[in-house]
Amino acid sequence: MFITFEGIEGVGKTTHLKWMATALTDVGIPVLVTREPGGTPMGEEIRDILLVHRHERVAPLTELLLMFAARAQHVDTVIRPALAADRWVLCDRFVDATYAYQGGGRGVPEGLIRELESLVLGSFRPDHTILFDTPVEIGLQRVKERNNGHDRFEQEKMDFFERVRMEYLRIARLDPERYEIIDATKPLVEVQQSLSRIMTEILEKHGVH
Ligand code: T5A
Repeated sequence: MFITFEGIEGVGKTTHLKWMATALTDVGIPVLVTREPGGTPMGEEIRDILLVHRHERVAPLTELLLMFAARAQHVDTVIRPALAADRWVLCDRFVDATYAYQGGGRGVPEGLIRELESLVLGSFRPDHTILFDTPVEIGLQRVKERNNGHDRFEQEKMDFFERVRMEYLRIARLDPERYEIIDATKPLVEVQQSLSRIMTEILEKHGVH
């Protein structure tokens, strides 16, 4: 199983991904936890390039190509081998983030993203994607409270994140088979109950008891 966790900043993706990884490990499923951009030594270097503040303007196409460069390395050297070894892969963000941030946020044409997606991924897609949704103010407030500095994306204005959120919701509603949308404004324990229900459904669907 290849399961991806998506949403705007501060919705709790990382927190819930770790929780699910532990829950799966507890029932004897081998799990690989990874993230994008990143997940490989080279990908993590590209991540640093993407997230660091800089004085020069970053062209949307540069950002897009770097996301896909890191992804090509990640899929080829980490994700596919792990799946081939029967591990479940839980990934903090994947290609939907590109549609949401570079497409919705930066205004890169969807057709261009689709072309790169097809070049880099072929028909490879996550089996399930969990979209954590909160109003932008709540996500950004949580990031602020966590207080470990702001990366280049977190410096963006509210309307950027509003567009990102709307794009995520739009994509998710187009494919209810792959996406589950969780209301992440709820307290942690309630979000985890929703996640637990989804995990049980996935396990049942794939014959794991
Ligand atoms: N990006 C990425 C693109 O533009 N295109 C792409 O293709 C890809 C792959 C880095 C950036 O890269 C961009 C998007 C991003 O801007 P990142 O570091 O993975 O990506 O993303 P962030 O969203 O910045 O990660 P965060 O760590 O900020 O957010 P999380 O993981 O959603 O949130 P988390 O789990 O760290 O939680 C934040 C805080 O909220 C609390 C947690 O305890 C924590 O303190 N919290 C809750 N509190 C109360 N109630 C709840 N329900 C809570 N859930 C979490």
